[in-house]
Amino acid sequence: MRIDVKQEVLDALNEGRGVVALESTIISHGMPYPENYEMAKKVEQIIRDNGATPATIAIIDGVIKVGLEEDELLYLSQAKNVLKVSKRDFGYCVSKNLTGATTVSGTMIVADLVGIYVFATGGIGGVHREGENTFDISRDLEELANLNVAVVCAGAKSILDLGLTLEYLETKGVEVIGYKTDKLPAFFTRSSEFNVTHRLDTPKEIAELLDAKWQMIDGGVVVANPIPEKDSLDEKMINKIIDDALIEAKEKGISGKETTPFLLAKVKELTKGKSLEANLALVYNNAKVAAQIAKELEKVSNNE
Ligand code: PSU
Ligand code: MN
Repeated sequence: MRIDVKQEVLDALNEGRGVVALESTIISHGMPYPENYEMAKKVEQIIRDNGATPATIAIIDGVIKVGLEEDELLYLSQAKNVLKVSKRDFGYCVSKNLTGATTVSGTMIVADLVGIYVFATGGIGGVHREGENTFDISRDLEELANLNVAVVCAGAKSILDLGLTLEYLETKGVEVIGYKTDKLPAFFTRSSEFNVTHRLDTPKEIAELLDAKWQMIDGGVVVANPIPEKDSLDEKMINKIIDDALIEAKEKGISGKETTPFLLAKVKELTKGKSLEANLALVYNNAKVAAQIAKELEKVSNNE
């Protein structure tokens, strides 16, 4: 297999130290340059500052990389021809020696291959609004169903149907753990009308849940970590903007894998960049919590 694990990540894995996976679609398709590059570097630093090892995952010239160098992060931040890689795209991307950014789904697959159990991102994909008609349900939910990876996110954006996404996750046996919250966070805002499956208030309890679950059952866990209060956006404002973005996507006939990047860029434009600031803040917050969980998991698995 064409997979290249960076030495620092390999050492951490071999020594049973906490590693946090990071996705690359958020870099190449989720945010504009240069903020995406700054984010990619800072998020790794936050994970280090909290005692874990970061592993940003992508495919570079047909090689699956676990842990990227700065020049590779820069390339992914600027290049226009980067594929968005979820499960169905690996064979093509690798066999054609192409460069691809992994989605939550793609990143979970690679994390699982190398034995990384904790993953930090912004938001997961889910069931899109009107998904009951379009069948637009993110592959992310299937990997969450199958693979032993905990994904720390700020919930999901209300470009999705949050209610249907939760129902789908329930069917697939994926618990949504609210970190210090009873309500599902809605990415830009700290809560929604929906309840999480269970609430836990410390990284230690989350690590204990993961350890207990994985001794019995395979499958992912969503850790929903609300955006910090000071960075959250006004609910009415952001919901109106998301509605406008959805109308425009429909008018332009945007569909399939283009939908999420289109909506993210449109929301950024309509909020005059405020959504990007919020997005950055919540990613940093998720990186911190993910590193703390990875550290605790290290202790639990080593029976300390
Ligand atoms: N949601 C965000 N930001 C993102 C994504 C989702 O708020 O960058 C990205 C993630 O990589 C996620 C992917 O896995 O979009 C989902 O795409 P789709 O809806 O096409 O499955
Ligand atoms: Mn989709």
